[in-house]
Amino acid sequence: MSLLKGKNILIVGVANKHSIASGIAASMAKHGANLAFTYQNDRFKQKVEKLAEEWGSKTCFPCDVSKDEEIDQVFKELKKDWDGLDCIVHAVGFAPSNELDGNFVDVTTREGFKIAHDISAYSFVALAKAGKDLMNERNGSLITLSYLGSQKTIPNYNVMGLAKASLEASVRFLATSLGKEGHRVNAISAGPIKTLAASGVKNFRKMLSYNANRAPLGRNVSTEEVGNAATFLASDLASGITGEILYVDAGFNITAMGSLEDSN
Ligand code: NAD
Ligand code: 0WE
Repeated sequence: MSLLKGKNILIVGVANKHSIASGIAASMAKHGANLAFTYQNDRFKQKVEKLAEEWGSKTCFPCDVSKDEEIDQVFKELKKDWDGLDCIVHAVGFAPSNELDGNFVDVTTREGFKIAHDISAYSFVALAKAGKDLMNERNGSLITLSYLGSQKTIPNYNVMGLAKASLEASVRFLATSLGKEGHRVNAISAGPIKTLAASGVKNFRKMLSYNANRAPLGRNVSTEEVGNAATFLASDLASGITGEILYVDAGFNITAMGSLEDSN
């Protein structure tokens, strides 16, 4: 299939095969894209290089998104391999673990707030800033990953909810800012998926079953399904869509009373 044939796409956020970024890479590779990857640090190098090869790519660079020099270096290196860039996928989020366990007002700190917003929201703006020249004249697509905690409270999601709200506002401001150059900017708001980032989260299994029970589709979503939505947003089929938050969550977000099953 050739929805993304000839498109050069940078994917930021693969940690292992369970990553949402990996579901995106698999779908984009299947649809004919040329892929490049970054990994957070040496701990992830081998794993990401091996996965990249499975998706037909030999292009992997280190990039800690809290460091401007490392972000700039990625695009400098990419420019040697590629004459241009069509899409950036940002699938990165982080808050210190103590921020995500306990009552919001008690556990939130100035430092944790700063880190969460820097890694989870500012880094998307930073990638757009550093990458936009390589996307020149190519009607680029920028895609990030969000979560419902940006709009509604979710137990323990805490400061990550604030950071995702900022990320979603960044989608709208970047879409406006880059629209004249033809670039589109969108987010996918995914339902909960058991990934490395989710593995440290208390009661995550309970959250998965809560979501599946109340979602209109009666199940959770897979990284493959998120990947296919990202392929659509990166493709020319989505040429009229920008500044949008696309929910890929089996419909969970549209319900206020999903089920009466557990009530008496
Ligand atoms: P994951 O752990 O597989 O991916 C998170 C990635 O962020 C990792 O690759 C990690 O290396 C990277 N990262 C963290 N700090 C970084 C830094 N300083 N520099 C560079 N990279 C850094 O988990 P995931 O669930 O695939 O998360 C991807 C995105 O999806 C995140 O934005 C997350 O908030 C979002 N999301 C996840 C879910 C879910 O339930 N898993 C739901 C909705 C949205
Ligand atoms: O965005 C996310 C993951 C966010 C995340 C998770 C961790 C765990 C390990 C950010 N930083 C860290 N830092 C760590 O040290 N999701 C949408 C998945 C997720 O995380 C939650 C959730 C859901 C859903 C945390 C609390 C409550 C629900």
